[in-house]
Amino acid sequence: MSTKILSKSEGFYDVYDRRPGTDKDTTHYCPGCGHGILHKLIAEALTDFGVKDNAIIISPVGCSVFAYYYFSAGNLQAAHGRAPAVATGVKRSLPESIVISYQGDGDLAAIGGNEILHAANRGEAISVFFVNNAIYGMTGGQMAPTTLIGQKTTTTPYGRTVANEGYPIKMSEIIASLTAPVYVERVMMADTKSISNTRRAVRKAIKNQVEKKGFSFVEVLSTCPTGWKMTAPQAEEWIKTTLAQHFPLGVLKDISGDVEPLNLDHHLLPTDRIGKAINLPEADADQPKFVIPDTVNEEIKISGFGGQGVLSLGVWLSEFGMREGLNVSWIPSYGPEMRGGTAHCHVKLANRPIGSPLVVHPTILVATNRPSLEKFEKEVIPGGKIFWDNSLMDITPSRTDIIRYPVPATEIANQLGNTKTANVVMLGVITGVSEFLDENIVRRTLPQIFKKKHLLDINMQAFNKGLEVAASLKRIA
Ligand SMILES: Cc1ncc(C[n+]2csc(CCOP(=O)(O)OP(=O)(O)O)c2C)c(N)n1
Ligand code: SF4
Repeated sequence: MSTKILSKSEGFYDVYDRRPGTDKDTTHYCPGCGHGILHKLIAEALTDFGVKDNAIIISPVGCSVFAYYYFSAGNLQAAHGRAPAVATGVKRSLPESIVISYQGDGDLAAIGGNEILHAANRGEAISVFFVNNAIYGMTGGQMAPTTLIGQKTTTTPYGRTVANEGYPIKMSEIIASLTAPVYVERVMMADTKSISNTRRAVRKAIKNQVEKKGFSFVEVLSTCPTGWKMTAPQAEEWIKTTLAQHFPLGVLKDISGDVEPLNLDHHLLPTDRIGKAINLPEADADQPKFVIPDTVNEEIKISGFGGQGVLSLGVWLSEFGMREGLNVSWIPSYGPEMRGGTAHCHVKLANRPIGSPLVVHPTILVATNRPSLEKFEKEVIPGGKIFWDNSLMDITPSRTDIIRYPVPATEIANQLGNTKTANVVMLGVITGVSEFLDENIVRRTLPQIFKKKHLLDINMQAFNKGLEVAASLKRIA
């Protein structure tokens, strides 16, 4: 008699840290939930194809948001519905990786409906697993785009009606109607046989990617006993008797056997071509090399009214940092007004890799209006720097554990004849007092920012004025 020892797939971590202290192998899923089964099928396929260490799984917002606690692979968590966009970026920058977009029906068919259509239409070479449980599980059982007519949910307590909520969306049929996808199939997980069939589909979608075949999409009808208010056996039965009747199972499209492997390197531009594409100046051998300290780790917040050029100043700083060979990030935050609302941006410049682009505790705060100084002063790290436009406000930072630089940027800009150059005056001051900005790189880049001669002239003057101010600046200790 032979003995078969069943063990967890190597595609899973040995211990699930999601629930430390509890039984090591329990997931956060409800008993009878389909997510766990699908995880197992994916983990096994990645292991069996020898690609688990090369795989990057994008987990969605929804009950499977914590997939990264389970898969022993590369894991990323994407904002609601955005997994296909994140998967696109990952696959294009790492074409040899196996990229999986794992999404629920709320995630994929509601908030992310647009993302998935365009990723499919572009034929991104990724594998998408679409868990259709006809409900929003995580948030307590609200209607999803795939909720059936008559199905009761917390937001359709009398049952979904066509008149009120329209028809359940058949995502697989829509995706299969597009030209680019190579493989689209709908399967279910309702009993051993159907799970075994799902296993086959999962493997095919992953194998297609290993063989560089293109976009594969597997819709999995899956149980949500909690949201459906059923026992696990009832939920399995309901998939067979009801859900699968509305969402017919089967292969909707399969051209994977007919297509040649894709050349996935075509998105990767050699670095010198990137430089040309974004207009970087050629390296100038005669220029003295600026020595950047190896400990650059600046986290900068620049804040003011819309129209004062605070977002532009942030873009420029990241541009200069990039040209110095630093890692950089920039993200804006602004209100709906085109002019006059508040705006700020987060800039990071560092020798080390940058994780989140958010600046929570700035090393440098640039405040060009009073509300910005009042709001962000407290966030600056002890020993950090605050530059503020003291021609526009009559307050000074109250903290004494930071370095304070009053800069009459707007007054100087007005004297030069153009208020809008105030942000370049500020740039000059920051360049003058900081060790991470190369004055020469700024000078050589300004002509690419201000392409018209009269604008370049006045902004060059503003920059020089800023440097003069920096040299003479009495910082308030
Ligand atoms: C931008 C954003 N909007 C809304 C939410 C709230 N939210 C969390 S999960 C979810 C729906 C998840 O449903 P589904 O994708 O079907 O996954 P399931 O939980 O059923 O696996 C929503 C609307 C959110 N987290 N983020
Ligand atoms: S709510 Fe539904 S989808 Fe979420 S874990 Fe529970 S059974 Fe699974």
